[in-house]
Amino acid sequence: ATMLASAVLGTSVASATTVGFSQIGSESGWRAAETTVTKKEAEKRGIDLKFADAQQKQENQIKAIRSFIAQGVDAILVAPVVETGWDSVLEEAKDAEIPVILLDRTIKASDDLYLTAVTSDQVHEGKVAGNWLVEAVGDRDCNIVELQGTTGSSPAIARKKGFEEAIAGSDNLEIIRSQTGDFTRTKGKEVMESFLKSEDGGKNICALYAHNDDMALGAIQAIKEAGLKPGEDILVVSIDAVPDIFKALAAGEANATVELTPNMAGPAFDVLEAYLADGTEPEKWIQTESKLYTQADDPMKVYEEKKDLGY
Ligand code: GYE
Repeated sequence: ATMLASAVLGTSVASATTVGFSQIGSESGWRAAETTVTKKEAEKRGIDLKFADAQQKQENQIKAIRSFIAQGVDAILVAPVVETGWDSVLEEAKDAEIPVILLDRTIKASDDLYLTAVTSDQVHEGKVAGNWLVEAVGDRDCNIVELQGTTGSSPAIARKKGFEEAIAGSDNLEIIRSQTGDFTRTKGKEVMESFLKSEDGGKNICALYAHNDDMALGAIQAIKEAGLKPGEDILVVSIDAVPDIFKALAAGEANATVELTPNMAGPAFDVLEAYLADGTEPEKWIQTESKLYTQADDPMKVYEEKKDLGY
């Protein structure tokens, strides 16, 4: 379409790359930032980005991908809400010779159905969180409650696995309750309220592990409303490193978070540009960093710095 436009204008400008982006939704602060950064990265590179918000529904993502294929985009980015059920639509993209890049979550499918996946190591993130807690509690007995991410999503599955591996060697740590909070603040608060109720008003709970900061932030609210001190009476460890968790760290209401960058699109566009230019095949997995932050890491300074990162 852009080639046509430049022909009409009589210019010799090369046609802009058109990329479709099927985003999950905006369940968390991290994801909202990822959307902002992706749009910025596209604009910076002169990429025409077609954005579709799936409102958490895989069927909407599949529809969006089909529509991108019908429009003849040059490439497709997809943040896959769950791990399974992608084969047919990815075959369709493959048949149309449109490269697909997975952003921030992985899928269970043959890896010739996508060009690459740009994600953090989600098992590792869970381990980092678990190792932190093992250290923090020492010899004490510790009953843990867990808020899981979206059921069937790669971060929920992998972050659970990594955390369980980290605490497996310590008999004094035990997960006593585990339920999904769908990666949202509202659900995190709601489920934490039910954990608190069923565990002696929270007195039987030593720590909360949340698969993302938003659920932890909702839970912190619930812990306060139950008359307990989050960060002291109940330790709080989570993942993402969104600005608000740094405020909570500074206030002593959260204890640790594992950072992942919302800029998954930057590396994705880098390899895509090379692939479209001369067929350079990227690695199948482009891994972003995971970094632990605690109350000792000058949280308010990090909070300020986060503002330039799409938050
Ligand atoms: O951690 C969470 C989001 O897929 C890595 O999804 C992403 C996760 C992120 O909703 O906040």
